[in-house]
This record gives sequence, C-alpha cells and structure tokens, in this order.
Amino acid sequence: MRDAILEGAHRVLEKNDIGSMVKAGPALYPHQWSWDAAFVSVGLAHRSVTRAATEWHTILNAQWATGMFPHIVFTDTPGYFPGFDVWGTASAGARPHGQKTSGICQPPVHGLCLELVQQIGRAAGGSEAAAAEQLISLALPRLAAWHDWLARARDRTGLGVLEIHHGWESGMDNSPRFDTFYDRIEVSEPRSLPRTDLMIADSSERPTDQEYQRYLFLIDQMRSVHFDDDLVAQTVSFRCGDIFATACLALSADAVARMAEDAGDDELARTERARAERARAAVASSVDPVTGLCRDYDITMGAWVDVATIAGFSMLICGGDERAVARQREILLGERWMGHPANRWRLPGSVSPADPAYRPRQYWRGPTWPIMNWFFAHAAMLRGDRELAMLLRSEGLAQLSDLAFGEYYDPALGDPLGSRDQSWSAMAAIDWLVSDRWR
Ligand code: 9WN
Repeated sequence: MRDAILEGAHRVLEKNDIGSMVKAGPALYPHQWSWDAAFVSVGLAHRSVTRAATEWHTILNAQWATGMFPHIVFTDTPGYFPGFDVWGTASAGARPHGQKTSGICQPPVHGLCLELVQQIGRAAGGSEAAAAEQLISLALPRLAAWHDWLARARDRTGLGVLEIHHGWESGMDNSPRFDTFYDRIEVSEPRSLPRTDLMIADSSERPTDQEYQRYLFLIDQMRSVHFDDDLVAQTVSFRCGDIFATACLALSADAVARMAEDAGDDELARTERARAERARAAVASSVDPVTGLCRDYDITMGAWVDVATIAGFSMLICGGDERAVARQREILLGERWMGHPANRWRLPGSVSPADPAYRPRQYWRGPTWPIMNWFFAHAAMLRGDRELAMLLRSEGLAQLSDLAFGEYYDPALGDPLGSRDQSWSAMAAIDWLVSDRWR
C-alpha cells in the first residue's frame, strides 16, 4: 500500500503542476493559494528542491510592497469565483505590478515550511543543497518583511493576537468560529453569485449562498478603500483575533529565527524569537479556564469567543505552558474528538462529532482535513510528542489509502469530499512516507 499511496501522491502533484505553480486543486482551485503553496513546497522538495524553489519564487514575486503574501496568485485559467476582477486589487497601490492577486492573506505557515525545504535539501546534498541555500538567502528577508507586516498591520489590539478581516484569511472559511462575526453582517444588496465551485463540488459540502454574500460584502468593503491596511481596519465589518493563525506565526517565527541564526543574522534571529514569544503568550492567554481550549478574540465586541473547533487546540500547534498543552492533548484524544465512537479513524475533525454544530460533510463544520492531520502531527513532533505525532500519521495515512487525496473527509463514513486530488493532501502523504522525521 505504501508504494501505491506514494506513487498516487506524486502523480497528484505532477498533474496539478502548471510549471510556475502547483494548483491547489485540479478543477476547484486552479490557482496558487498562499498556505497551500507553502505546504506543497515540502512535498515538491522531496522530489526536487529546484522545483520547490520555483513554487517559492511564485509566492515571493507576488508579495505586496507592504510585505503581505496575498492569499491567491491567479493564473489566467477561468473557472474560479471570485476571480481577479471581482477582487478589484487592480487599484491597490501595494500589489506588485503585473501580478494578479487577491487582497487578503492566509495563515503564516511559510517560515515553518521553508525550514523543512532547507532540511530536505541539506539531507540530499549536492545541487539540491545548493538550491536550498540559494532559496533561503532569497526568501529570508522576504519572510522577515511578511512577519513585520503582520506585526504592523495585524497586531493592533495589544494582545499579540493576529487580526483577520475575512474568514478566508483563517483558511477555515465557514468554521462555526466565525458565525457570530458573520451574523452581524447584513447584506442589503445581494449580488449574483456565479458559484463555479458548485459545478464541481456537491453544494451540501460547500458554504451556502448566504455565506458567499457575506464573503463578497467584505471584499467590497476592502475594495472601496483600495486594500489600504489602515483604512481596511477602520472600514471592515469583520475583525477577529485569529488564535490559530497566531499559533502558526509562533512556529514560523521560531523557524525563521533558526534559519537566521544559521545564516549569521543574529539581529533577525533575535527579532523573530521575540515575535514567537509574543505570539505564544497570546495563544496561552486565550485559553478558557473552563473548557481548556483556545479562543478567538472578537475585536469589535472586545470579548473572547467561546466556540469549540479544531482551532481551539492551538496550544498543540505552538506549544508553551505545559499544563495547558497536556490538557488540550487529553481532550483531543478523548471521546469528544479523536476518540469519538462514530469516527472511522482516530483523527480530529474540524468540529467535534459531539457538538450540536457538527455537520459531517460540510467543509469546515465537521469534516476531517488531511492537511490538518499532517500539521498537528508535525507540530506534535516538534514539541517532542512522538506518540501523538505517530498516531496522527498512521491514521492519516489510513485515511489517504483510498488514493482519492480528498480535500476533506466525512469523519464517520470516511468518504472523500470537496475536491479530489487536492495538492496539500498529496503533500501530507509524501512527507509522512519519505521524511526521516517520521522514522
Ligand atoms: C477560499 C485552497 C483553499 C484553502 C482554504 C480552503 C479553501 C477557498 C475556497 O480552499 O478556501 O480561499 O474557495 O473555498 O478553505 O483553506 O487554502 O485549497
């Protein structure tokens, strides 16, 4: 089975590769998404660090003058809504000339993925190692600029929690985490919705039209101020302190600090270490003493948001206070989450099957996401929790043995949902099967 999964996963990346980028998904997502691309570069590096570097060049070339990595870099392929024209970033002064991008960002997993590419290159040696070193010297200052931008534009509350302005910036678009934020948005003039996603995926597995109306409303608000950071923060109706993105930043800042130190840039190493510490402290401060889970922050209302989703386990991503980590680990492995009797595999869903909000087939409202399994496994390994890491790996590989490389899966029935041959699901399989970290 191992060979079949590995071969199938490499085939997915080859099939989705259009030269300058690997499409996030073959039909549903015919462009480059920011956090997908960072993860996917790890899978690419296992075959060719040079090809992984190309993926990074596409990410880096699209970086805005502000430092932001935009969430989508568009190809000319039609068939994704909302496309470049809907975004209206043509009028955004910070967008690099000639690059078609969206105007928002995604979770900062870039640093942690780039470090893995470096490690893979070094282990391979020769021209692969040289390609990795060249990439690191090009990318390090750009990652520093990206983190500077997050600190400047997205850390405005004083809490150290990264602020997002759209559910899409979280990467967990319609998670119940954001229901109270979206419920406050009244769309007075609904737009026509050419939902290209529904031509490919089952509508019961995707967000609703009402959700899309609100997604577009937020884009219109940002577009009206030309995606200027300060004006967006004053204008937009959605201001959420995203705890999961903050945990991602802690890991990425750690990784950038290590790479900077290695490159002899002590000042950058110091800055990034302080950044990681600030992010980690913010994640720890979000823990609800009653539930033990991390919470997002409602910036408009000035309150923590108590909704239990996979993002609640952010301490298991970034680590920190040992008691809080141990408690989240116990809850995650317990019968409300991975150990729920209805689960086909011992994997965490996006929402607990025991929660009334659980919808086993609807996107971020219940399904299990292979990339999340990989990410939690990787983070567990970094924290030295080999037992949890290896459990997530073996269950995650069992899930992917259907060779569908689903975007997400029904936790109980186990069938693949959303897009098939999703690039980052293939990457998870490749890394689990070939990297020395998992031996
Ligand atoms: C909107 C590409 C992306 C992922 C996100 C996932 C989904 C897009 C969509 O697909 O979002 O950005 O159209 O639904 O939620 O995490 O990066 O795979």
